[in-house]
Amino acid sequence: MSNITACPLDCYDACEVVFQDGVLKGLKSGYTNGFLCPHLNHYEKFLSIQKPRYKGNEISIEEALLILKEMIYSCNKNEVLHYRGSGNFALMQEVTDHFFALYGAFLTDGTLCDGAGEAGIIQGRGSNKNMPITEVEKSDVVIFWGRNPHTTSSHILPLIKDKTIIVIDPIKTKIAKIADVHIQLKPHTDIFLAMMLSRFLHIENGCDLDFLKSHASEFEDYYELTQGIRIKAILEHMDVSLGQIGDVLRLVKDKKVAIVCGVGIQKYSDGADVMRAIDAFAAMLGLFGKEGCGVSYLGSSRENITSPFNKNATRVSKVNTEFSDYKTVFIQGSNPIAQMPDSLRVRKSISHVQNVVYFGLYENETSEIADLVIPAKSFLYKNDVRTSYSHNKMSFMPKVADSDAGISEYDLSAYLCKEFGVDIESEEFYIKHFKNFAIQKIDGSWYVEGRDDVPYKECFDTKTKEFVFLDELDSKIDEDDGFYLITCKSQTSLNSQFNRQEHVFLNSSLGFNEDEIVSIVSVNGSVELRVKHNDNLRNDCILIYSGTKGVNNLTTSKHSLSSKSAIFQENKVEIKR
Ligand SMILES: Nc1nc2c(c(=O)[nH]1)N[C@H]1C(S)=C(S)[C@@H](COP(=O)(O)OP(=O)(O)OC[C@H]3O[C@@H](n4cnc5c(=O)[nH]c(N)nc54)[C@H](O)[C@@H]3O)O[C@H]1N2
Ligand SMILES: Nc1nc2c(c(=O)[nH]1)N[C@H]1C(S)=C(S)[C@@H](COP(=O)(O)OP(=O)(O)OC[C@H]3O[C@@H](n4cnc5c(=O)[nH]c(N)nc54)[C@H](O)[C@@H]3O)O[C@H]1N2
Ligand code: SF4
Ligand SMILES: [Mo]
Repeated sequence: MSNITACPLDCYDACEVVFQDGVLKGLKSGYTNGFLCPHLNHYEKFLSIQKPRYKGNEISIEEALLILKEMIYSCNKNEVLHYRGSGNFALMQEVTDHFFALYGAFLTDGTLCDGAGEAGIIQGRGSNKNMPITEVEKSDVVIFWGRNPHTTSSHILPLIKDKTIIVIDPIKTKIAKIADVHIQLKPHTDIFLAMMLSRFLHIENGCDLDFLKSHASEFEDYYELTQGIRIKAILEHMDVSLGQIGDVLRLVKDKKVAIVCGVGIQKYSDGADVMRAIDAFAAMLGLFGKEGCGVSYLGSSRENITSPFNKNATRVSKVNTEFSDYKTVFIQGSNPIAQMPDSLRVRKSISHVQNVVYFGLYENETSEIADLVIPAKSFLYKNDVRTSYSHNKMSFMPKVADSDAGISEYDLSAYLCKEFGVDIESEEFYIKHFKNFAIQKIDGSWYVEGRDDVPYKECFDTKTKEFVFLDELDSKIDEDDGFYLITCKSQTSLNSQFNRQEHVFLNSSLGFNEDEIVSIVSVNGSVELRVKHNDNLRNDCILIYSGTKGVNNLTTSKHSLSSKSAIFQENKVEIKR
């Protein structure tokens, strides 16, 4: 048995892991650099579900599979929904889609994650080809724009030593504290900041005219659009000074700049436009198609890989799914009651479902209400392959140990395919299919073939081959009607897996006491939480981490304007004693 595998979690870094004597360690070579994060360092301490359960009683895997079969058999095909999340990001997770799609059940589309930003990128560039994070090593300046690397992508840190760092984030994060410039702007004002940066860059003759003339020739029209912004009023609204804009421009001009964006900027209805305005600033600087330059967001981990699974199915959005339309709902790798927006709606809608099946590793709000709980095998005990949404490697994930508990996604799908007469290939066939998309490079590692280290070298992928700028500014200034809710990622949990946070964080100047219980209220609902002080926050923001129980009582299940993406920070909130 090989003892090298990869972390399966939904994370930029996709670390390579050595499993030795029951201990997980980071592979010394390459991007993983010999270290893992707290989730994997303590992975075995988080107790996973060992036995299947039906209506609260422990049963065997064989019994669980029979009940699952009966649950699917007992209703019409269009009364079955397969809802899959991203608890495990490896490629074999999709094998269940293959069964449910061919059987005739419903699948989901849309995203709880990065979809709004991705839509903006595609509108501007014609595709979402990411600057791989490894390329940042060659940059002079790194701008972290709505990204918190110490928490969500720590393997970038060794690559940015000695570089000029700019941070644009309403929270004074760890990286903000060591940055050369930190713009602690008001949330949801990034579109104005990005447009103003483009405008002043143009005024100061800092644009890359050679690049713009051949790859983004409508730039004068875009400059005109940026001139529509009322400077004084908008600076005041953003809580940014002209001096800070000057500081950023001075640091980036004529330098190799990487703009490293996270999901923080796009958890709003106009998230696509925000991302597109940041991309436009990158275009004005001529950052595309050059080494060490570009925009690094969340690319598609599936880029240049064709799925071997048949996934043609009717789909419903995973943001506002009406669960009550179905009799059997099969939930895999996800905790929708906690992680979908508008939890009160979700809980009510799921309560009308006759058969709720939870197929996962850990107990949570969703396993608690499920009629049938089927434990999955963790990544150590099954064969898989993974890619990243942030670098171009493909990591093989052979089974590195044995366990009697749980069942793999492949084995569960193979059982259902056999029972319902659906064709399925062997597990080896699929693993080999994925591996065929990789080529080995001189460093000995495998990379997804055809993914560029420097995308858009020749041209963009739009119809005109040029960058397409925003031609209208639809975003409005937010009204002054409550606190901004920041709901970002926590160091101790991976969304709702592992050690989940339990507090609401407030700036001490707001006058609430530590440990006091307050009620946080939005138009969608409320949640009671204990207060912890955090003076890295602005005093117009409150922070409740993703994974905190009840946080999504506050959020809306509306879609972003240009994609089926969740918008977790759209609602303002009140604090009540
Ligand atoms: N430890 C840990 N790592 C994770 C995860 C986890 O739960 N825990 N989750 C994984 C997943 S699913 C994802 S999608 C990635 C996401 O990783 P990141 O993209 O880093 O996501 P967030 O932590 O949501 O947000 C990043 C930053 O955006 C800031 N922000 C919030 N609102 C705004 C705004 O309006 N403007 C600006 N400029 N900044 C804003 C927040 O303060 C935060 O510092 O992380 C992955 N990695
Ligand atoms: N308020 C707020 N809400 C958010 C976010 C936010 O920032 N703020 N972030 C959103 C984002 S970016 C995302 S990506 C989503 C994530 O939301 P979800 O996809 O629901 O992710 P998790 O909460 O990590 O739950 C994953 C589940 O997968 C199961 N699991 C783990 N490994 C395996 C496996 O190998 N097989 C199977 N079958 N199951 C497994 C675990 O039991 C776990 O319960 O949450 C979204 N919700
Ligand atoms: S940093 Fe990300 S990929 Fe690496 S071990 Fe932690 S969760 Fe896994
Ligand atoms: Mo995500």
